[in-house]
Amino acid sequence: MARLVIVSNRVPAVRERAQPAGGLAVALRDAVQGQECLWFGWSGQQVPDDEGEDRRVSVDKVDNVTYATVDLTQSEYNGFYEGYSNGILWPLCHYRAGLMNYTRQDRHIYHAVNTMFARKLAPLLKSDDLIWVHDYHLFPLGLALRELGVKCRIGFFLHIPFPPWSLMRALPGAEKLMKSLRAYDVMGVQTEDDARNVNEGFSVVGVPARARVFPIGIDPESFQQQASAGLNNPEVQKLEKSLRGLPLIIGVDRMDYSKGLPERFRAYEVFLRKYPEYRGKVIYLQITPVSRGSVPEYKVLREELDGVVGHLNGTYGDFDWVPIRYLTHPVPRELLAPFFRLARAALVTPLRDGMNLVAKEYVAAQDEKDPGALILSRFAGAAPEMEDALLVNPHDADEVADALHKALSMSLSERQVRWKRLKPDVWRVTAGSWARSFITSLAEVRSA
Ligand code: GDG
Repeated sequence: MARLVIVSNRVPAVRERAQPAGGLAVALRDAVQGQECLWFGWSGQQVPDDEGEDRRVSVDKVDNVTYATVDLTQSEYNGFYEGYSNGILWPLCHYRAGLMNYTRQDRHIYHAVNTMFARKLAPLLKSDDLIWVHDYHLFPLGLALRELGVKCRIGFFLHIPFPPWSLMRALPGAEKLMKSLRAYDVMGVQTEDDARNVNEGFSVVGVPARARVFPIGIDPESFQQQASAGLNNPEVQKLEKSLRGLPLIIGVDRMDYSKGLPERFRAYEVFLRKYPEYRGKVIYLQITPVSRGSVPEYKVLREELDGVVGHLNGTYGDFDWVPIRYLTHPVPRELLAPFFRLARAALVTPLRDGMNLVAKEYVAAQDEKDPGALILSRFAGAAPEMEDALLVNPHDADEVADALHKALSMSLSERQVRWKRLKPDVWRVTAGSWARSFITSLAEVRSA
């Protein structure tokens, strides 16, 4: 059996390796059981610029997985990670060209880091390896490997959306970037829309390749178990007690402008104005761990959210009730699942999202006896698979407010019917099946 080589910007930290906590690490453990695997990427460490020259790959093996990581220099971190990946590609791929902070220097550093990754990785490769590259940080890695003579099969999966060419072409060098994707034997994306957009780009630059759809999932079985088991956790009981029998609305999102949080809070204000009977009669818990805190747009967002939440709590709150319980620090995973279980409704309203795993986690955490209602943005990659959610346009505050009202006043039988229709897809397309189907497609391609 061919060895699998995973390349991603971040490699699970040492403490996460023996017991992966979620996401890619769990999906891959599932998919490559008993198979040899090499996982290559950034160590998460930054070193001074003058230490870049003689940096080494550090290697560490846990069971069947070998982890190989390199440090980034401070300038590489700034230019490659914060600058080009998160300050340019992220907004553009989320249809927000106006938020791009493009500089030529960041573009050079982005390409230089991809080349450096290729040079460090190439000597570790065997001729029949299957290489699976992840996400927008590493678009040009496949070509950089080909230029070093690597002949293995190489696949790429994009976790975030891909915009139409009319938008993508706002990126200086977009044609070149698009052409570089020809190096991949399999180009995977989350949704049909993304595939259509990638294919449009391919046809503009004359690349005959086609993108394929591999929607990502979660591990629903273990999430559901965590949700039930967690109900006995004293922290969870503390939350439950604090609800005083009132319905709970939950939101869980990394603090990112793609998640539509200011829009969501404004919709919640419309809800409190339009349906004043809910003032003091509903608890809204919003968990929003700070992310990418040193990228300028994220600082601006944090201040905006602080302002909107302060406005809501000051205006609509009372001495014994706050409209929003707002946390900007992460909550441990073993609490998150039972929190979802306790919630009567979830607000998942990104302006754009590759998939959005929270929507699937919320469904997985519910119990047939009393399931909650999911309010989901039409612009989440999960929406086409989840038509029995209350689908909304996150820009339309009235529509979101009405959906919230509908969720909170929905009969038990309607909640059960909707949940029963949502459940099969969440159980069918799991993290493990996603990884296996990508790897199988890559293995079926004839070597380049
Ligand atoms: C990217 C794409 C795509 C969040 N807060 C806490 C916490 N989380 C967990 C959630 C969920 C994960 O983080 C977030 O996943 P999402 O899919 O919602 O969003 P991104 O982070 O933007 O992920 C996305 C994904 O990649 C996979 O391809 O679906 O579209 O943008 O699992 O539960 N977990 C804990 N505490 C928190 O406070 N423990």
